[in-house]
Amino acid sequence: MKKYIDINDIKNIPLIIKEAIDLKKAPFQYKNLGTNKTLIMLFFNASLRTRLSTEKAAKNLGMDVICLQINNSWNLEFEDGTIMNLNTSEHIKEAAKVIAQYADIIAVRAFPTLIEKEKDNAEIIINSFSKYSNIPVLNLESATAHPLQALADAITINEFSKTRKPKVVLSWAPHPKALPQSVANSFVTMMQQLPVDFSITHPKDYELNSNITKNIKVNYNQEDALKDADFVYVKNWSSYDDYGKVLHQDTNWMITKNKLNNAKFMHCLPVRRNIVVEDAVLDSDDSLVIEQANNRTFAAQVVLKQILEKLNLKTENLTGF
Ligand code: AN0
Ligand code: CP
Repeated sequence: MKKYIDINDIKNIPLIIKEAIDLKKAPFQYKNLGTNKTLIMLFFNASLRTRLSTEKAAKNLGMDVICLQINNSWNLEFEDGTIMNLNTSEHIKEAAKVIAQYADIIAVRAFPTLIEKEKDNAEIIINSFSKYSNIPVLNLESATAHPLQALADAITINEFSKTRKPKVVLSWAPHPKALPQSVANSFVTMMQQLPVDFSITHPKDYELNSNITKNIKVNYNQEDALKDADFVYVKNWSSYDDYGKVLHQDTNWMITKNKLNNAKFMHCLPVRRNIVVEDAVLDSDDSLVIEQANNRTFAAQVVLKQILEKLNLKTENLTGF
């Protein structure tokens, strides 16, 4: 694998899930693969799981890790040809090239603005790091995607599935803050490529980007949509059409034990208790959230392993005098 910016960077999804589960059984089996290789992680936004699980994954492979919370630093400029007489102090062209001298892989978390839709959709931050650093880039949640989360979710569904074609429902839930569509987008993209019976439920006006949802069934009646589900994946996102807006906080959409019935509950975390989902669900055996977070390590590890293998191959093929 050359980079992991989007789910489409995975060649074979069933195979990568299997490889991740193998790594989970013996996490240190490739502890020399990353010797003398450095992962630099840049966080423009806060993180608990991504920050820790990705570092753990890299260390399981023997890598060195440097982490920078870049939002406390000066603002970077991403536009080409700007006269930089305002708030930005350094251009991505220099910054990415400099960081690439210290790193073998760059990982970036940069949430959307949720104001400028076109800019967010263009994925300017992560794509600029990729373009100007010229080394592999790992997406730690960008403006429109969270592919490491989706891979961890796919691993979790694979592990807990009792049928060959489980019914998986993505349900919107309320939240007081405007949140990105990234987690939902990547989950939808991942589910479209797995042998699952997949549908989405959300209130009207919370349609996701139709280029991502394509012909997936959307049911505006949550109760009806959740019937006979094996997995209910819950996530809030702000409106895509009325971009970045919290249109309403309909408390009826909160997930309860009653609505869940016998399904397993999934959420990427962090989750707001008794807003998104009631305590009785999170505190029950039907909640998979802790296992999902555990699988973040093995999702990151399998991706880093495949990137390192590609990098090592490149080094071996270098010819000289
Ligand atoms: C973020 C989001 O919804 O994208 C990160 C989730 C992994 N959520 C919050 O900031 C609460
Ligand atoms: N699920 C997830 O990405 O969590 P963090 O925001 O804590 O990294």
